[in-house]
Amino acid sequence: MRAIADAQPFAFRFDPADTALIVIDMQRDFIEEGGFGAALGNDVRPLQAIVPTVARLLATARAAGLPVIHTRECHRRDLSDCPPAKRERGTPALRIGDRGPMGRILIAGEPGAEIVPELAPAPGEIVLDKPGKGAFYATDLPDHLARLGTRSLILAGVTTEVCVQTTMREANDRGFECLLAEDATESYFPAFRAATLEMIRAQGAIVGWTATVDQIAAALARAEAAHG
Ligand code: TIU
Repeated sequence: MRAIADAQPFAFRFDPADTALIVIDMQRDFIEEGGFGAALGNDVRPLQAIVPTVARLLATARAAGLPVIHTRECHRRDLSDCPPAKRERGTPALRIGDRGPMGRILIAGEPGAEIVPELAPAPGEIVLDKPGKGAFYATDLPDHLARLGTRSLILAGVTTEVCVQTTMREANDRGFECLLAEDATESYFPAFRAATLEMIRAQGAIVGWTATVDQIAAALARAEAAHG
């Protein structure tokens, strides 16, 4: 077992042998101009700013031999997996399935649905397309985690209070120990990111823990040394 002593709200204990990293929705559609996030009226620059930190977390996990899972929020070309309630919500500049500068918004296979190149999945890593906010809904994620024997999850990605938090809550209810990499997640709303970090670790880690990428990397480096 390893421990991140400075994790909040208290030390996070995990075994690297049954821990996986899940990187949520680091897609061009949320992070670049002309995508879904911008169409909803958001400034995407804060999300761009975490890309190097997520890259560092990915490198750390890969070096320690952790399984890495990437998710992409996107829909089939015929929108058969996109509820009308999702597509018709609000007054975005472009709706899901509409054609934008990076192809059709949030559609699998379009340039905008791809993960940003700096965080591209490595060969053999799991890439899951998901139609919902949570990564457990209508995906094979439970089967992958069962096959891997995963008990603990390190989470990162965007946006903190939407897809990341939903996935973390789904995982928590399924019995996983969950740690959110607090500087490798971002929101279009700074107050929502801060509130999410606070609420998940309140009440004795009611949903899970948070720690910085440096803290996670230090714990994984110790694990690597122990294995080596
Ligand atoms: N709008 C927003 O904050 N997020 C999403 O729509 N999806 C994800 O968080 N991936």
